[in-house]
Amino acid sequence: KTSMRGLDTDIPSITKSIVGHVQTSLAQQAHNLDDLGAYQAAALSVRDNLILNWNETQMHYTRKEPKRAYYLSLEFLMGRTLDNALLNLGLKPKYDDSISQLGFRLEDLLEQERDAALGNGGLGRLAACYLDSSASQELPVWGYGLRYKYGIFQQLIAPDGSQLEAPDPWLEHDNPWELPRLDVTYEVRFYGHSERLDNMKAVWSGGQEVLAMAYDTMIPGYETKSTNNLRLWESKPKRGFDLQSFNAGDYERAVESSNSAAAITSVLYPNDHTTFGKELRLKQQYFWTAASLADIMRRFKNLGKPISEFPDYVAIQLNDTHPTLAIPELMRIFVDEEDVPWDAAWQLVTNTFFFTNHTVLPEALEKWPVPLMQNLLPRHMQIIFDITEIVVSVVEKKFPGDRERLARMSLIEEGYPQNIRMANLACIGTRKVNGVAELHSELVRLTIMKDFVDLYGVSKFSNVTNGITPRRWLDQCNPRLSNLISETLKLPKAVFLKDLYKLEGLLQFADDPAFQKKWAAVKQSNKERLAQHVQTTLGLKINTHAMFDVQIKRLHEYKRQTLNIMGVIHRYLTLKDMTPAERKKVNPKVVLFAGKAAPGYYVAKLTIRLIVNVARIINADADTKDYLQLYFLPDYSVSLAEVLIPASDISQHISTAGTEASGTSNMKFCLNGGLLVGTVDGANIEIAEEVGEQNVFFFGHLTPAVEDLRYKHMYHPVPVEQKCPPLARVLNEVSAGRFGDGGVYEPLLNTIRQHDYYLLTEDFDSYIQALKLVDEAYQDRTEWIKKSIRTTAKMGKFSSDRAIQDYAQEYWNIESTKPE
Ligand code: 26M
Repeated sequence: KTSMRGLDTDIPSITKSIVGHVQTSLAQQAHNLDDLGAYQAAALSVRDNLILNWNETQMHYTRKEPKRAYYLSLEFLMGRTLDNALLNLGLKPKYDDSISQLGFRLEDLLEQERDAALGNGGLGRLAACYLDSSASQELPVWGYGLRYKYGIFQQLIAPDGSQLEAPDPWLEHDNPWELPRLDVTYEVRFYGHSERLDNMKAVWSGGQEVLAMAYDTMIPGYETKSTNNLRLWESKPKRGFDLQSFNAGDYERAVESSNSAAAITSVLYPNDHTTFGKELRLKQQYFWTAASLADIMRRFKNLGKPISEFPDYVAIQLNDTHPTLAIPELMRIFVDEEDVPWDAAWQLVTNTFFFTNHTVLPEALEKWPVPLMQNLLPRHMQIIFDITEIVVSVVEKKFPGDRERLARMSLIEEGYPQNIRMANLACIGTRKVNGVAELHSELVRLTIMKDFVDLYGVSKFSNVTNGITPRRWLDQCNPRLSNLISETLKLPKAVFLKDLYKLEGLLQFADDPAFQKKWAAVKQSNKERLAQHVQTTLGLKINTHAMFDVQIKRLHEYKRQTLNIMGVIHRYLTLKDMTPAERKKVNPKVVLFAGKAAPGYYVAKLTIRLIVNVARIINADADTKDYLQLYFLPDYSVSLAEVLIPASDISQHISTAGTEASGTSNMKFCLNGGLLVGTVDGANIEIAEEVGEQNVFFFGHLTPAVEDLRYKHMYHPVPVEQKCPPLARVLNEVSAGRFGDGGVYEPLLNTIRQHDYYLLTEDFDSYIQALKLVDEAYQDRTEWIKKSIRTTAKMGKFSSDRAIQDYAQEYWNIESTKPE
C-alpha cells in the first residue's frame, strides 16, 4: 500500500488527499463544493504525485550527469493535463472511484480544466507530443518556452458569420500544473551599445534589463516515474527598475516601464506562416533564448567540466527559426563572457544546435530588418555580421567568384532595409537540418537549402517524419477503441501504447465479422459523443447516421478549405438537381469544419464567413437536409480535436501538393480508424505507403507539376468557365448571392478566378471524383470497416516515440536513464 517515496494510492488515501486539498489549499467546505472546486482539489492531489516523481527524476539527472537535450519552442500546445496525468500515472480508475464516492463524476471534472493553448497549430502541438514521448522513454529532455498570459485567442462567430477574436485568459483560475520558481531568474538586456575589443570580443552595456522568471510544468512519462520539465519564462520588471522614477515622483513613467517589461510575455502571436518585423515578437524571441541559454549554461557549469565539453553534455533543438537568436547568443556567451576564442566558440556552437524546418512556403521564411536588430540587439548584430564573414569565406573558397551564389547564401538580404535571413543563420549555425516528412525534407534540399546542400553535402540535411503521442491521441481521446484493441489483441494497453507497431496484430481480425461489428460500434458511439457535445455546446442537432467528413486545421489558402467548401456547394447543387427518388439513394453526409484564421488574414477569414453562411442555407433546405449537413464548429482547440477525431469517418488533408510540410492530424484521424482523402503531400504520402494506396483516397496534381501549372496560370491564363465548368457554376452561385450577399465574397472568389495560386481550378475535377469514390466505398459498409481496421493497424510508424528515438539517436546522442 505504501511505497518508499511515493504517496499512498489506495482509494481511501486518494479521497483523503482530495478532501485535504479542498480544506487547506482551497480553503473551502467539502459539502458545498462545485465541479470547479472539485476539479482543482483533484488536480492538486494528482500534482502531489507528479511533484515527487519530478523531484526524483531531476535529482537523478543531477547525480548521473547524462548528456541532455533541450527543445526550444515558442509554442507548446499542451491542451488539458489532468486526464493525461491520470493515465500516465496509471491512477485513473482509482481517482474515478474516489471522485464518485465524493459525489462527482470524473468526466465532469475533466471538462472544468482550461486548455493550455500556448500555440497556433501543428508546430506547437508537435512540441507537446515530443515532450510526452521524451518523458515516456525516460530521455533527459527539457522543453523551454514562454509563459504567455494569453494563449491563442478564443474564436467567436459573429451574426454575419465572420470570425471575432477574444482574449484567452487561461490563467484566470489558478493553474495547478505550474510551479513558479521565484529563485530561478535571469536578467535579459535590450538596446544599449556594444563596443568591440580585440580578439573578436565586445562589451555590451546600457539599454534596459528585464527579468526572466521560470515556471516549471511537470511532464509525466507513461507508466514510468520519469517526469521531465517544461520551463516557461515570464517577463517581469527588474527590482529597483523604477526607483529613479519613483524617487523623482514620476509614477507614470515608473508604471510604464514596468508595463513594458511585462508586455514581453503577455500574448502569443496568433500568426502561423506569416507576419514578421514586429519588434515585440523579436523581443520575445531574444528574451526566451537568452533566459534559456543562461539556464542551460548555469546547469552545465555546475558540472565543473571544461567549456570545450559543452556539446558533450548539451544538445539544443531549434523548433523552426523562431529560436535562431540562440546561435549568436551562445557565441556572445562563449566569446564575450567565457573568453573562448571565436573559432573555437563557433565549433562548439555548431556542435550544439540542430534545426528543424516546418515549412517551405516562401512568405513564411523569417526575416528581420537589420536596423531593428541593430537597435534592439547591437551585440548580436555584430556577431551576425561576423558569422556572415564565415559564410563568405567558405563559399568563396569552394565557389570562387560565384557572386550570385554568395548573394543567395548570405545572412544578409540586400534591400532597403537589409534583412537578416534567419533560415540561413539556422542552417549554418547547426550540426544538422531536418524536415518533417520525406517529401518535405526533399523539398528543403531542392529549394530553400539547395545552395547549402552544395556547400556542406547532403548528409547535413535529413528527415525525421513527425509523429503523435498514442497516449493522448488514442487511449485518452478514444478509450473505447483502446479497450477494444486491448481485448482483441489480448494485450495490456501499455504494450501497444508504448510500441505502436503492435497494432499490426489487428490485421488478422479485419475480416472477422464479430470484430467488425464491435469496431463499427465504437465509431458509432464516438459519433454520438460528438453529436452530444455539439448539442450541449452549440444547440445543434447532427444526424449521427450520416458519414462524418471532417476538415479541422488552421485556415490557410494553401490548406484549401475553399476547395472543400466549393465541393460542398457542388454537392448541394447536385442534390437540388435530383428528383426526390434519386436523392433517396444518396448516403447522408455531415461535413464538419473547425479552425482559426490569423486575425489579419483577410481571405482566410472570408472563407470562414462563407462556410458559416453556406451552412445556414444548406441546413435549412428541406429538400436536402436529410442528405447533407454542414457545420462550422467555433473555437477549435486540442480538447475539441479530442472529441472530433475519434468520430470521423473521413477527413480531408487537401493542400496543394508540396505545400503542407507534414500534417499531424492526418495521423491522428487514421490512428482512430478514420480514412483519409487527400493530396499527394506531406505525411499523407507516408501514411499511404504504410496502409496501402487502396485504403486512402488520393487526388490532384503532384508536386513536380505545381510549378509548371503556376507558370501557365501566370502567362497563359484560361478562364474558370473554360477550365472547370462545374467549379465556375459554384463560383457563380456564390457571386449571385445564393448564400447571402455575394459581393462580400468577391475577394475570395477572385483568388480562384485570377491567379489561382493554390490551383483549385486544376484539382477540382479530380477532387470531386475522389469524393465520389468515397461515397461508393462507404456504400459497402463491410469493406469500409475493413479499410478502417487496416488503417489503424498500420499506424505504428507515426508514434512520436519513433520520431523522438530518431532525434535522440541520430541527432542529440542522448540515452534513456531513470531513477533507481
Ligand atoms: C510567424 C511569425 C509571427 C508569429 C508566428 C509565426 C509562426 C508561428 C507558427 C510561423 C510558423 C508557425 O508554424 C508553422 C507550422 O505550424 N508548421 C507546421 O508544422 C507542423 C509540424 O511539423 C507540420 O505538420 C505542418 O505541415 C506545418 O504546416
